[in-house]
Amino acid sequence: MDIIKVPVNQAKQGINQCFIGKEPWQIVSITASSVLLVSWFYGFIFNNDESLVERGKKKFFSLMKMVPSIKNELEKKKKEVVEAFDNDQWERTKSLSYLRNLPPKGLKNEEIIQLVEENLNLGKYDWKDGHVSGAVYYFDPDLQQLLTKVFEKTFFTNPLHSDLFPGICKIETEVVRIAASLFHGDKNACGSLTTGGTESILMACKAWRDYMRKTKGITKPEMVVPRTVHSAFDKAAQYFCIKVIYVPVDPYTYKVDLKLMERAITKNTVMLAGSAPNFPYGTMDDIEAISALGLKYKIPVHVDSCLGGFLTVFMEDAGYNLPLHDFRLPGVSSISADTHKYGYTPKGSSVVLYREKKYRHCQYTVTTDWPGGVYGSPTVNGSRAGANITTCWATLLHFGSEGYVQLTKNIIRTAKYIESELRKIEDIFIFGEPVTSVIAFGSRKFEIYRLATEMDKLGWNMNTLQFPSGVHFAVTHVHTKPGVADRFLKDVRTIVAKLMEKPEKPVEGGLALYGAAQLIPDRSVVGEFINYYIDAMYYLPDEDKQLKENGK
Ligand SMILES: *Cc1c(COP(=O)(O)O)cnc(C)c1O
Ligand SMILES: *C1O[C@H](CO)[C@@H](O)[C@H](O)[C@H]1NC(C)=O
Ligand SMILES: *[C@@H]1O[C@H](CO)[C@@H](O)[C@H](O)[C@H]1NC(C)=O
Repeated sequence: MDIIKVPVNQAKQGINQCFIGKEPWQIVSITASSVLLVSWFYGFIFNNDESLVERGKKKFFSLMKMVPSIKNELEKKKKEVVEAFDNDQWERTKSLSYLRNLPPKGLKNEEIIQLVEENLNLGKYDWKDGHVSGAVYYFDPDLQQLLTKVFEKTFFTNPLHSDLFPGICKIETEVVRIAASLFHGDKNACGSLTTGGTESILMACKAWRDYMRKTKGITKPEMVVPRTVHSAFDKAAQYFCIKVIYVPVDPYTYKVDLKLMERAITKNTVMLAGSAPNFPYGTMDDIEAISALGLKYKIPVHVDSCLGGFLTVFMEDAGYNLPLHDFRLPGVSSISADTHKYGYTPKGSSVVLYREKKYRHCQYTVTTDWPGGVYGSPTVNGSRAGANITTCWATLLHFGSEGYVQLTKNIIRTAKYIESELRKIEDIFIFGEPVTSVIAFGSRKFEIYRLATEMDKLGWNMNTLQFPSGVHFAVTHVHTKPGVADRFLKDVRTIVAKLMEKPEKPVEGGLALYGAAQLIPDRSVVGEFINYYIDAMYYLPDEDKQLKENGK
């Protein structure tokens, strides 16, 4: 006992000495502020989603931003960027004036249709002709006509009211079941139709967070995902307070590094994920190995097949081999797949699938004590558009499996052709091994964004990648038409040859900013710029500017 008493007494004396000559109010306020300081410090170190180094860096940069000269410089850059973004949208839309108020009298049908057409004609890319990477997956007037009819008959329906529209619920069930069967789910497999891949991923992340909380008591959830997963996982993490742990990909295969993935698993891990395939490189993680990790550590595994899902499931029948990536792997617990990409349905539909019903329960939201009644809904929305569910279903029925197999054949054949021809061009290289329709390439000789800029001038819209710089092209049905692939390849060859005349030249134009953004260590500045980019989607010109342009 004595051994302990001595230091306690010493501490007591030390503290008393500190407060000698202080008034009681001073003692109280010093005590209070030191408690606050210690608890802030404790929080800063322990109760946070980010590593200490990461936060230290952010703190440093946010302090730097308070230095007047740096602050001014940033403000100036910010203004330039906002103007550039707004101006882009202005240039694209300036030929039509923006409506600012309701028209006093309702418009005639023909007038409305004409307005729709005028708005649709804005935009410089000829997407029906196959000049755009991804984005528009199928275009066929016959299908369009069918869907218009279906839409007309269903646009007022809402599956939330299953008593009024049981047929819409049935149709949704059918879509989900068809998808579950394609991914080899057994009779327990189930899921939901959502309004897009992002929502499908959000739902799966919420389900796994809640499931692991319920069954394992995990209150500080973490997800372990490849660095290349879609940004929707980060969105889910932000919405649902899950910490994301990114696992790097192998620099040669561009598949997730499995050793690092295993090392990133902790007692708080609520899910693992893999992409089949991922968006940036079109490569597919080793889902079989991730599934095995999930089984070993009893952690759910989500497979993101949003992009390629409705290609991969038909590839076997189309004559291509692909590693397993669906419910045939016992560790795979959920899958997301976008019908509105290679399912060729109109925008606004995707499916999320679960191995068992008890998992889907954790996706639902139920409110038992609302004065409006006991309320439950399966996905993000309350009311949902029955028409979109029905057009999605009608599209699946329109093609049938033979139709999908044929489309898949054409797309994969075209993609493989483009890939093999690109590999022959010396001054560029392909990232990893593309498994479906996305081919990503870069260059060690010249800045690859220059190629994107030049291709853009010829009307080819490509996706740009960062860390490292690259571009990708997603082959869709519109590119399988005769001559399109060869035109694309010819343009790439010509441009590469031209760029190699002066390989050291820097990027110019809009992509220069994009490239430079990779070098900004403070990612919050980049984040802020993206906010302005999104703002520009909601761009509304000054009334004066508009008057000058259109005189209306
Ligand atoms: C497109 C995509 C998503 C998200 O889909 P949205 O429908 O755009 O919300 C998710 N994952 C991958 C791999 C994708 O390509
Ligand atoms: C439902 O939610 C999605 C976002 O997940 C949104 O895009 C959609 O417009 C919403 N509304 C309806 C009626 O489905
Ligand atoms: C329904 O589909 C239409 C047509 O694709 C789309 O414009 C709309 O946003 C969709 N609505 C929802 C709620 O997803």
